Amino acid sequence: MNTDPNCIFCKIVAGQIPSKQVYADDYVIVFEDINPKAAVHLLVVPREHVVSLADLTPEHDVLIAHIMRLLPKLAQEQGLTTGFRTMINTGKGGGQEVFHLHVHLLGGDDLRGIGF
Ligand code: D5M
Repeated sequence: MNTDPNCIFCKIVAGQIPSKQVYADDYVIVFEDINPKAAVHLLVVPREHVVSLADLTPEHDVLIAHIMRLLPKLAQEQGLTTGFRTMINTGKGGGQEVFHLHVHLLGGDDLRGIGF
């Protein structure tokens, strides 16, 4: 599995940096965003180091399907009964700050009309 020793999310995956983890399986770990933009703000992070959405290959198809199916389950577990928001920032121009692919899962507030 590809990892980057200089990547902060790889360090969190490896347990070298603490996080408020809420879920983990063979594909991903999920932890609270350090700078939450909503009452619930989780990051779904592949264990494998993939830089961004633009770096996915067919080898990642199972991983991506897994993440998409996991997101509504996490939302349900977090009590986000009225809905939730998912967000992926890609590249500097897309607002990506951590260059290890991750999906933001936000909710718990009424996000209608709120852009990030
Ligand atoms: O979002 C990167 C997100 O990662 C941003 O919302 C802050 C969060 N972040 C950065 N470092 C940490 C640690 N150590 N724990 C938890 N959350 C963290 P982006 O989509 O790249 O702009």
